[in-house]
Amino acid sequence: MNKKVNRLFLVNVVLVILAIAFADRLYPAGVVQAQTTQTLTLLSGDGPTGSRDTANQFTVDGGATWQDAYIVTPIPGYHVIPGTQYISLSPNLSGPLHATTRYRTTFELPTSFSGPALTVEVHADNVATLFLNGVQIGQQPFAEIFANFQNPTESFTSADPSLFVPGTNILEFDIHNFTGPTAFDYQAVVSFHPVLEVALDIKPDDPANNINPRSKGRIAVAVLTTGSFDAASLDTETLRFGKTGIEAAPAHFALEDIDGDGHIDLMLHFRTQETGVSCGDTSAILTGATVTGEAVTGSDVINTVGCA
Ligand SMILES: [Ca+2]
Ligand SMILES: [Ca+2]
Ligand SMILES: [Ca+2]
Repeated sequence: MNKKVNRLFLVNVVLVILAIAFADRLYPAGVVQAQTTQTLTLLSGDGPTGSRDTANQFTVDGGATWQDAYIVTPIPGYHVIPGTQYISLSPNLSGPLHATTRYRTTFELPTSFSGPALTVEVHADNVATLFLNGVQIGQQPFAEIFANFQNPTESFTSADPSLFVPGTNILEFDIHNFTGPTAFDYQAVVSFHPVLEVALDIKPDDPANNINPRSKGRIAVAVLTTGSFDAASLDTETLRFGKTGIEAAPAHFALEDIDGDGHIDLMLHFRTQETGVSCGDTSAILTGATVTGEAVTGSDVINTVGCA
């Protein structure tokens, strides 16, 4: 008995040692911490049954006008995603037969973000086709089948960054009805990494920001400390600057008050030839992260000279 306990104890000790060894491998020192992820949840039927759903609209005139959807009681046998409700273009679930009705909802993304993803779970009577900003991202089997409105839900995911835009994004559902009633419910989760916008001043001593792309010199770039951002929080090893923001690493940096407002800013110098700036470019970009791993970006206008 005692021997068994001792053996178990030894096995546990070995497991703990292995776990520590692998944890070290998984999280080597010096790696930038994970970025912040923000999520938005969108759903159908946020309100009492019988009321209108102000977050979801439908159109019966090809998008000329939109009306809030009706939150309806599902017909027995139809499954509803927990936390959502069925919505329809009419209070009694009636709708055109062998026809499609378009519904939409919207969500807002910040000016700068990375890694956007959208996952939508849906039940529909009879077939849901999903569009993100006008691009189809999924469709249930196009048939009058129970599976389309019973568990498990169909789940559709899109993580193509080119489909997401800053500001208002539109998620649309084309709900095709074959016969009988029509309605649907969904839950969508949008996730993204917000990117903090920092105030950049390229060539703080030059309001015109004249840059000679053939220069063998350096470009001074100041990241200004503001009421909401401390430039000293930047991890200078992550900073890159140039035509698209991924080109040059700083050749030199220093903390000093550049704009004379009493707050210490970050002054960076980049070798012009490493920035990728070419004649005719009108802006340049800085990207990087803070020491806590928050992604940042900033840009300023430039005027190229010496190009004739
Ligand atoms: Ca139907
Ligand atoms: Ca300037
Ligand atoms: Ca300052």
